[in-house]
Amino acid sequence: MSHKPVVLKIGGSAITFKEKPLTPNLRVMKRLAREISKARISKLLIVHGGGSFGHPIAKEYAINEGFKTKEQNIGFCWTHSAMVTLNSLFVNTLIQRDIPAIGIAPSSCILTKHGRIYAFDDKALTKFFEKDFIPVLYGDAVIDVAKGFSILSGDQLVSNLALKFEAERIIMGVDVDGVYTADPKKHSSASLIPQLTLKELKKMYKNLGDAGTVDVTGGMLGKIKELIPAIREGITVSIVNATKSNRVYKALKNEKVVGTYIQKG
Ligand code: IP8
Repeated sequence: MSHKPVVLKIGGSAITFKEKPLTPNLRVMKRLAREISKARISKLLIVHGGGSFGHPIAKEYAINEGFKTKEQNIGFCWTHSAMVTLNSLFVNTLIQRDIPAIGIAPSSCILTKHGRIYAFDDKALTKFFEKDFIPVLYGDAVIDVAKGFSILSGDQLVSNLALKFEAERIIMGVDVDGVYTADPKKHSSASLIPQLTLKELKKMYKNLGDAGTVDVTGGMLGKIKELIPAIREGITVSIVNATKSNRVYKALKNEKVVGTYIQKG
């Protein structure tokens, strides 16, 4: 069995009710804590997204557009504060299952430049990890050395952590079954793609062509784009539905599971 770490991302849409501001999905959180505990992965890093905690406030104050007016500062604080609340809810749920989870705030150790990770003081994080704690990071509002501040997505963080800690695998727990041929929420004919290589993935981006930023597979390709640097280094990615029982558990155990499996080639 490999002793290389696993990076698990839990999408904000799985652990919050996306349409209801600041509303956690405690039932899903508790089930995921059970699954993570049962899987007994010794070297694990967890990242979660913002869902209805971070996103609405970040949008209201245009945090991702960078500093324009002083009034945004309070919005930056509210965004971070909402993420701290979500993080502690999730971390507490994990600790209740005897998982040594430690919340780590990206805004305290990461700077971005034009939205990309630029400086990462990972000394405390690395020590926690070496001592068998399970760090739980999240998408956050962070200081950006070029535009004042920015939103760092959990997905960018996942790729960075997987490379930094030489992970074996990334597991993306989302609110759909995996990558589809088209947006499954809009097209009933959309079918799930069980396996993809980096080459096939790149072809999908190319075919999107003039569709530009409109992501026909329902936002999923944008997410995966962040993971390409990790995939290129041989780290595999499993995209599974975290809102369905045992999908994350099976992925953690490296068992066959409904989802999309992406590897270099
Ligand atoms: O949900 C963004 O993280 P994501 C977090 O992983 C905030 O994109 C603060 C909006």
